[in-house]
Amino acid sequence: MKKLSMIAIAALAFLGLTGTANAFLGASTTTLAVDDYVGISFWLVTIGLLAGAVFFFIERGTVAASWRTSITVAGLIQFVAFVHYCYMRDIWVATGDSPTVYRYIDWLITVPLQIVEFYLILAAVKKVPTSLFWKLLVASLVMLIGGYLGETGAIQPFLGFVIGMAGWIYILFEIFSGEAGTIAAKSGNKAMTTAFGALRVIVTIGWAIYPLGYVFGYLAGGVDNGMLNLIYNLADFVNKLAFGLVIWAAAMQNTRLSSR
Ligand SMILES: *C/C=C(C)/C=C/C=C(C)/C=C/C1=C(C)CCCC1(C)C
Repeated sequence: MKKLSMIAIAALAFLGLTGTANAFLGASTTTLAVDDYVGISFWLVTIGLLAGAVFFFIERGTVAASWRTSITVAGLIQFVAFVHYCYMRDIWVATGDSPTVYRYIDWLITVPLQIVEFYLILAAVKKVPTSLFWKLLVASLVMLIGGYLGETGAIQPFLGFVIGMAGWIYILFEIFSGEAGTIAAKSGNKAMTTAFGALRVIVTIGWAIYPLGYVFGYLAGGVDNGMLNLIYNLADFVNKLAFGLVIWAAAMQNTRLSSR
């Protein structure tokens, strides 16, 4: 197990270094401008995600066995997003365009992984019907497909927004009053109830930053690429890292209690 995590860390460090080297090699054409605040935010999030991935992969070994898969998934979320941010950052710095395709490919992988997390932290302490997982997954796909069609102009931006909102509101319903909410409330496991409560806050308040980005980017008259990407980057930083840390904290708390 020790060996595995050493290999994972070495691979991550290597990727981080080559990414940095590439950035320097490409420096003659794509130097980040000192006043390109959106570009700077792309850089900050990229590095934060790499640090997050390393952290969760190392910490995986220190939590109780039933929480390990959750921590692994948290690390994967950071890592998948890190790779996409390397590309998104370059596209932004070089062209000033929104890296829409890469962003949505990233979301298409990381949002379902976060839904898996919900399911996993419930399943770590209680038996949970798989239908719950599928409902949340389908709702998140509706949310993302609506947003993608609207952002790429395949359908009216406002229509895409309405479809995206419908998917998100359904997820909120499920985790507050639907099956997932009921299971969490009845579980009787304190660390899990705390984690689930915090995840709810993230999906309600943290995820609400995304539709705000969409509104300022597309619905407030004309297209504002800078606002759109700045808000989306902030949202990714908050949601991916905070989301992982919440699960990690619950896992640590649970591990300490069970080793007493
Ligand atoms: C790591 C990436 C995450 C957590 C991405 C989350 C994305 C959303 C919650 C997007 C939501 C949207 C709406 C609720 C309506 C407008 C379209 C979207 C896709 C921006």
